[in-house]
Amino acid sequence: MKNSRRDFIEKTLKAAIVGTVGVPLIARPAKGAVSRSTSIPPYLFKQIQLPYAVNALEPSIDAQTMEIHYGKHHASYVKNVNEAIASEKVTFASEEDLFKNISTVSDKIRNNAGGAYNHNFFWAVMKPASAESPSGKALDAINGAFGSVDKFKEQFTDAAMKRFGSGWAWLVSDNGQLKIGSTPNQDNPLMGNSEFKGTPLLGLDVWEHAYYLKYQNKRNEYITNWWNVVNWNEVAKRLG
Ligand code: MN3
Repeated sequence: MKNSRRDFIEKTLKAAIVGTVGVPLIARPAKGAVSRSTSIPPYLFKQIQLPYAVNALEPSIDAQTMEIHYGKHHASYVKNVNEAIASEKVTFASEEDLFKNISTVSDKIRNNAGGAYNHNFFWAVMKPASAESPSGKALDAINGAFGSVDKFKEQFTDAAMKRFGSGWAWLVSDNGQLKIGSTPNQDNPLMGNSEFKGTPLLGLDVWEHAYYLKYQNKRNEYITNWWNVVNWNEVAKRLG
């Protein structure tokens, strides 16, 4: 009895230390408990302004898909995550901190925070059709990691095609090493317990809502045409 009580006290103390020293603080205070987290103003996700008109990515991505995708799907993720953050009293310092500690929050926050972040990222790494190829820093990095742009596209397409059901394909930098992979649902490679991790450089939404109106079941065609609207300058920027 004595031992287990001491164990309990030790564990409690350790938990308290972890809870007060770590910088990325995600805490869900118990009812009535005063938590340090209450001193941090609640973080709010924001939906970025589309950097182009809804029809600007035609013919690769049609205007109606963009309208629904940005105006309904993405807007809902942002609204829902902010509601869940408020009602569950979860606090954190940045989106990166939240994702790092994502295993400690509810599925509602996980799914909607991922959806809010991933779509902000997605809009930013596209631009009106230019069919540009990577150049400069991005070209060097891709050639270095994958041999050629064509081989990179092949591997990326393969990851996007093999993602069963809904999810995302990614190019990430993992401590300076470029890697291709995918995540399910609205997960992303910043999530602490993701099987595929790294800093996102390029991401592709392969949920059916991203392409079904124009491409129906032809995910492959959607991906082929998507390469025409990739914003390689943004990829290069994220390479640092
Ligand atoms: Mn989507």
